[in-house]
Amino acid sequence: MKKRVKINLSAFLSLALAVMITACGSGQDDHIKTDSAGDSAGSVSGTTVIGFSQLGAESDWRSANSESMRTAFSTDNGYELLFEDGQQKQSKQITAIRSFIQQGVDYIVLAPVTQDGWDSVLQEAQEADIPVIIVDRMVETADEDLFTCWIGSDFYLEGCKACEWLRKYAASQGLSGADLHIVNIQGTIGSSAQIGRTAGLEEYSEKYGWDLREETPGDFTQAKGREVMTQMLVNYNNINVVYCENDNEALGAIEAIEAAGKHPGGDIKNGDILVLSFDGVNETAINYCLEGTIACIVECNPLHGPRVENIIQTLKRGGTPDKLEYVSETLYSSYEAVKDVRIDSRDYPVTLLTQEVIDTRAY
Ligand code: GYE
Repeated sequence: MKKRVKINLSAFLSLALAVMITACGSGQDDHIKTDSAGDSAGSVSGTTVIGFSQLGAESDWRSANSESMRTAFSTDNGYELLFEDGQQKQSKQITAIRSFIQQGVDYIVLAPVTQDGWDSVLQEAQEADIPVIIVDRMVETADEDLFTCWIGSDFYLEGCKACEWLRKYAASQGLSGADLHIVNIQGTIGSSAQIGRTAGLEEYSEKYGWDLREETPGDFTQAKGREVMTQMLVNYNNINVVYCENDNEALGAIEAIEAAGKHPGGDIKNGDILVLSFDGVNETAINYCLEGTIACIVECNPLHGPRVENIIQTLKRGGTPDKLEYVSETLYSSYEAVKDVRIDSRDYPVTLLTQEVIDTRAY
């Protein structure tokens, strides 16, 4: 990896000092970075400096993801992690990335809140020769070379899994497509998690004649999920499926359903509202799934820390990581009616949720 160093006097002196210390130390030679002001964030002692722009702290998935990153990039593992919380604002994330560039970090890791609008700042990182690894949600760029690689979930596939589960479950109950009156509590609009999961639902609704009544964002939070569902229950009296684009929204939706005197569950013919969700990280949600209150959760794996760390190790060795790396994920349900879902001629087994499964999960 070629690193750009602007030479001025103080930069030169800190560079010379860094070379001396590194030479006496670990013998590694790729940790010296000097920014235009002459300060060096890239360490001189064998530490790799990572600037991580996390998008926020909106959900349990996000907390698990942040923890996974902090653990993987610990001091004990030889890293200095500069962690910036973007508070769900792209502008804050862009500011964080610019500051990482200024500080001359070794690698930038970005978990982007939305897909679009990253080209300029990624260009700046590229000009500074700092590799950018995208994690979790995706970026949509004019040129794929603007980032080194991406690792995360296939959100469209997740959406299709939930819908295929619903299609088979409804059939097992003797219900037709037109019997399903669905509302969607969407995630943060413009995030690839929302785009993919919403696209799956819209395609299935179109294809199977489902009555998709309304789609409204719930921002991936419990409070917004409750608020949105409360209003939807006022607007429509025949809702029998709620598609929640994450577990936190599902928890809010369940509160709203119960407050309206209705019952979340799988007995649609007897008035239940069937709850579908994504993630499988929140403990309450997974227990709801065990007891059938949430009918099906499509897993979304948050443990990306070690995966990103692997990528960085590959880059440090001069290797080329895969441009796009999808993690594999399951579906959870305690309803035995659907054993697997088939999408694009591939079968995905449904994990029958038991206490033992919960106890042996990694999160
Ligand atoms: O599903 C949701 C979170 O981007 C996969 O973001 C992530 C999503 C996750 O807020 O809970």
